[in-house]
Amino acid sequence: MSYLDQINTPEDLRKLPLTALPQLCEEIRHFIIQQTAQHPGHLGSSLGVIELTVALHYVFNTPDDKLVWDVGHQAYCHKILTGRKEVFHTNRCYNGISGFPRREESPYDAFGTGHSSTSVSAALGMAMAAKMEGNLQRNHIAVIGDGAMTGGMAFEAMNQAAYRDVNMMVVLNDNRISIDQSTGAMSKYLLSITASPQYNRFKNRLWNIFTFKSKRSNRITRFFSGLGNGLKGYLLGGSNWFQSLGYRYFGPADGHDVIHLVKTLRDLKALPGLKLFHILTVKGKGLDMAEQNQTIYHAPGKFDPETGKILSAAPNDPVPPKYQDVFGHTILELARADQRVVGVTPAMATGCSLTIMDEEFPDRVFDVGIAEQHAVTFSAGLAVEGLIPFCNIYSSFFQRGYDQVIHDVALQKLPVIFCLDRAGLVGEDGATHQGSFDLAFLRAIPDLIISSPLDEHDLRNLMLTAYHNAQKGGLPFVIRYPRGRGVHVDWHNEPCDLPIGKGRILRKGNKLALLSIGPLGNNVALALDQLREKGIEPTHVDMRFLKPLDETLLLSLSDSCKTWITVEDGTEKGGLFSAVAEFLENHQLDNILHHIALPDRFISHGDIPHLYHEVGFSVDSIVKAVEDFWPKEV
Ligand SMILES: Cc1ncc(C[n+]2csc(CCOP(=O)(O)OP(=O)(O)O)c2C)c(N)n1
Repeated sequence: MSYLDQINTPEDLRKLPLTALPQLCEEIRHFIIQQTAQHPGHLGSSLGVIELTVALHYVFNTPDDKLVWDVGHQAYCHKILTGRKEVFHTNRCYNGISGFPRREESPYDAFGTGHSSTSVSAALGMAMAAKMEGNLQRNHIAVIGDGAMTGGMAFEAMNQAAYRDVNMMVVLNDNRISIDQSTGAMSKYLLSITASPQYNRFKNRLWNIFTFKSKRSNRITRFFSGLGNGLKGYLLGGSNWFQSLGYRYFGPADGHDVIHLVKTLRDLKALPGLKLFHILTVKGKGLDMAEQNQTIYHAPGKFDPETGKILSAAPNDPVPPKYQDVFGHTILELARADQRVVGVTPAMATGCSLTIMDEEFPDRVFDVGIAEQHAVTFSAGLAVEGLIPFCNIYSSFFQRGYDQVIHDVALQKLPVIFCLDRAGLVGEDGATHQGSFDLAFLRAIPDLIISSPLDEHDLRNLMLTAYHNAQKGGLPFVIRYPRGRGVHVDWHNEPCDLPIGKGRILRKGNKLALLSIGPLGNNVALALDQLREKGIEPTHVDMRFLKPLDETLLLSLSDSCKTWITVEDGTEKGGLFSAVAEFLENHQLDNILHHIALPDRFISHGDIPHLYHEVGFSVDSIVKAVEDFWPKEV
């Protein structure tokens, strides 16, 4: 029987001898590779922290001790060790376990995550609560990657923590990469403090001699840690940033030596107060192809578990391109024609395909790190100086930049172009990543244009329109579009300017009007094809703009179609449905209004067909809704 077979909970793990842990890690690695090959997920990050996860659960008394994973995409080993091994094959599937820690899923998931850079704040809050209750025994551990450490929230929490006498350890999992190459000063700094092998050997030796062998830890540890950092400051011409903030800094340590990790963590556990433990790991550890192509194997989709080779899902027939690639090629065309066009991304260059422009114009593409707030205001600054920034942010991460959009962009009427990728339901990443709220939260902001393309041709048209609008110093302009493929195999239309705030009638019918925004309109079109055979022929309008709303078009429909249905892949509160309801109220019109939109609850993870069926976005559901609402003869 393998070691893994004997383990369902960390209690079982703690019964194993220390010497069994290296083999257990290999068994877990094999298990994750086998499972993730068939049920795609975040592979590279999870493979990198197996030894750390085993060591943490071996040493600390979880779930009483609190273990918070930053982002949570690396928590597969944690899930396997904490009672979810048997259901791990349902990872990210509809009705299966979540790909991220969730409090409702397990008492071992101390904090729900998905968005980056929250772990230190959450662990600090828990540590502070424990301290206020007089509990100085409980341990609080935040595991955060070097990428997540670039997020503003992490800096804010690190800063506050430094003034608090709390029992918290930050484990900095430094694998030298975010999804794309890490950028910025922090990444350079981490490299510099790990780059001096003589220093590290020297400090480790002192540490071993005077700390591990002696239990008179505190003062001695502090002395030698300080001595070590002083020496490093001397050798490197700077000081240890973490140390300056008030953390006791330990490391860097080999994050794949599980025995050494256990021994070190035991010693660190005995030291109360604020600590930072810096470990070095390899993203994708143990699968050659994943180690060599870390960006692609961050989340590779299905692959061959033996060779690591990614299994291409592409059929032989040509398929429509991804919206992401259409964005990438279109911004490149605009950038070639106008050198004021620049691209901004908070750490998602590959995901949003800004890499396409980056290859030709690396000096005009800015990956600002996992820093959405900064990305928005940085873009505002670029726009003040007459550049034309396309700031591409995933819809759910854009939530981070709300105040910046209001205060730094809209209030100053700066013509920043926001391309919101992954708008609407994203599927397997689940509730933390669904792009459900942008239409609702953006509509409240004055002086903002909000649009969504029906398809990839329209995305190109909207990008050109937004560009011309920015050239003329117009209002800030949002274009939101989904993850994945469009509908036209031949995407490369000659883009044309669109009238801002104008919708278009796609199909003229009678009695009932479907008012859709965005690509969900394609499902409406398919539903109407089916309904035509049943003699049901409503009007279909592609609103294209949520703001300004095309009131002239709506007024023109109010007599011929007495029933309206709004269709949007956003929440039912605050988006198109609300906008049209307000319009009817303001014009004192008595049209009956229904809606197809996301219900007022968080939508969990799963494949898009299942989710679409659940929320009424599938073609069948739209057919049924139209039949139900079709005015009955009296
Ligand atoms: C607010 C936010 N922005 C962007 C992301 C997308 N994202 C997920 S993981 C990741 C990289 C994290 O890098 P790091 O912390 O170094 O962990 P690693 O994947 O290298 O283990 C990014 C950018 C996110 N989850 N949350």
